[in-house]
Amino acid sequence: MPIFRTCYHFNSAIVRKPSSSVVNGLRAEDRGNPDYEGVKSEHEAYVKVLETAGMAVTVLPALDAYPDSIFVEDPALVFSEGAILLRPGSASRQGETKEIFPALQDNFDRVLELPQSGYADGGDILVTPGSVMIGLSARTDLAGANGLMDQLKKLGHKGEIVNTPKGVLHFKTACSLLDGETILVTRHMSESGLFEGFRNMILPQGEEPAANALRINETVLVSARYKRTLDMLDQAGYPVVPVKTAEIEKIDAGLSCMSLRWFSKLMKK
Ligand code: CIR
Repeated sequence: MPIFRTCYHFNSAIVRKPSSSVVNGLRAEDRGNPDYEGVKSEHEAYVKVLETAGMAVTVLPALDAYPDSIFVEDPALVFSEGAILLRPGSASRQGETKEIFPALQDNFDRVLELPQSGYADGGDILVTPGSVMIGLSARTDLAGANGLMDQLKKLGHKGEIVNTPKGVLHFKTACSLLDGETILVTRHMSESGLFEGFRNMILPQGEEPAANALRINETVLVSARYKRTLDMLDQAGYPVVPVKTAEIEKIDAGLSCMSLRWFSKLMKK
């Protein structure tokens, strides 16, 4: 199977319901707590979009002890070939790794782990056709990134360590893969030259938070709040689905962070 299948052809996903403690989720800047009912309804709508896009979605129960545990992308990384347990860089999220472990065991023959030292958040990892890019950030350090490089090799993937611009939470806060050749990216990150081998679609000024879009099969999920980005992608021929993110954005979240996605060879879809 060609490696590009793993980039955005998916038939399986894991999500976790938000707990009422989600209102205490981490944030770089306080713009007020998100509304729990609002997060719940945004999450439910997100799950429906994943299902419509052709995925079988496993919904894990809410975890009161971990306000940010709705963001299942951060404690694990998954591929058709197996899963890797990560170690989130923020202290309040580190227990999420053991919580996601049973769901990975249920779904994957191979579940690898980072070595004992270092941190890596899934939000810092962008899977592209040529490499799995690991962005160093305030959450992902060099020890974690090096440990992840070794685990990726075991699954047959090539890692590449890069830098996340300063002040950006996660690498994928500022970019996402639109197709095998195209990255949706903030002007700032594009100017770093990181994506020279790709077509760079630059986000309209003022719409940088739309960078965390999510390509799934024939669909691109984009935050409904960013009309100029939606128009730009629509005009470029991408099958865009606007998704509400008004509440989850208050705790620095976008569209990739709420799911783990992979192509399961055991399923017929
Ligand atoms: C955090 O700061 O960890 C959460 N409030 C947001 C995590 C977003 N995760 C992601 O984009 N992968």
